[in-house]
Amino acid sequence: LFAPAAPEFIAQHLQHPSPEQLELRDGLMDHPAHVDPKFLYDALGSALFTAITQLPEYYPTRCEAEIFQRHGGDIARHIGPVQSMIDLGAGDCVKAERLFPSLRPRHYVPIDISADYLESAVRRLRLSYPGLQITALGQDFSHALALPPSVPAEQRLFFYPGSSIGNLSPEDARAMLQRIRGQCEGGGLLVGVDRVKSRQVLEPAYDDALHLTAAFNLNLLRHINSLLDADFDVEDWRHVALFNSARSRIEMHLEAQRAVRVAWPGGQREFSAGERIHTENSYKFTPQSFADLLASAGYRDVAHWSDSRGWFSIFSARA
Ligand code: AVJ
Repeated sequence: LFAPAAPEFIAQHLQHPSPEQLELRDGLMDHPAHVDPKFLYDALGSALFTAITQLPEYYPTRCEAEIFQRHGGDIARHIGPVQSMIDLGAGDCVKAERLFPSLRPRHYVPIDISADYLESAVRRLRLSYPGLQITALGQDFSHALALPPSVPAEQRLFFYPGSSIGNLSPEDARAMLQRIRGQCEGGGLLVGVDRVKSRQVLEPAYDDALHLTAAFNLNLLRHINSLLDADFDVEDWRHVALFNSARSRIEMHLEAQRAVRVAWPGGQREFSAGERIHTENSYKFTPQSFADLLASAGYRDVAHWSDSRGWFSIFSARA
């Protein structure tokens, strides 16, 4: 299992890097270096994120659950009838499952880049909901969104909870929202967004006392090692999370604690002490800034609900 890659494998990898490997290599060679946050989610990364959602400091998941609990009826009425529920970044599928009783989809389409993690969640769902048609897609929907023809075109609901849309820059978020709209004419979108609030609340949510978020961020290096056959040493790096208020976003970085050289077949990069790899942005919105974004992407009938502290928002809109 731990045998080194055969020479012919390395040669092939050098000649035919996958799009994923090219993307990683380009980001690592950039100044400053960056890696797309989707690479945080290998099986261990997905499990660590699920653990993060249970931390006292990580409020978004609980706020979002509170909104669905208190306003679920209103939200379901605003959405109207749902044929298929397309769950973007479904993970353990638990959030969608809680909405099955009120939304009553006939067809559930969870999509997640972490295919193994999704598969075990779907195995459990199939047992609990024998009447529900489930089409699980282990794919990266960040660049393109293709649904199989088995998913009926009418009354689609795109479900994008947890403020995952905050990982995208405003321009990329608009493009993604437009792509979704192109796939659900006459359907709808249900999306969770995190709100701008004080640094004293935001930063601990991304830099918790148990260091689970640090582990989640550092695990990215292990994932890169396996995808790229690179030789990052986790010990050389430390987790950094800060609120960039000018850009209204939490930033996560990995900072080299000493000068390091990282190598992979066909390339290498030197990092000086203190140099960072930017690993995630998590944009925070005001109700107005997100409503404007939806409008600019062509959505209408925009409705919005908040938790009691006004820390998180759920938006429902028609495509
Ligand atoms: C899954 C993208 C919503 O940005 O809050 C949690 C990911 N990163 N802790 C977020 C995350 C660090 C999370 N999203």
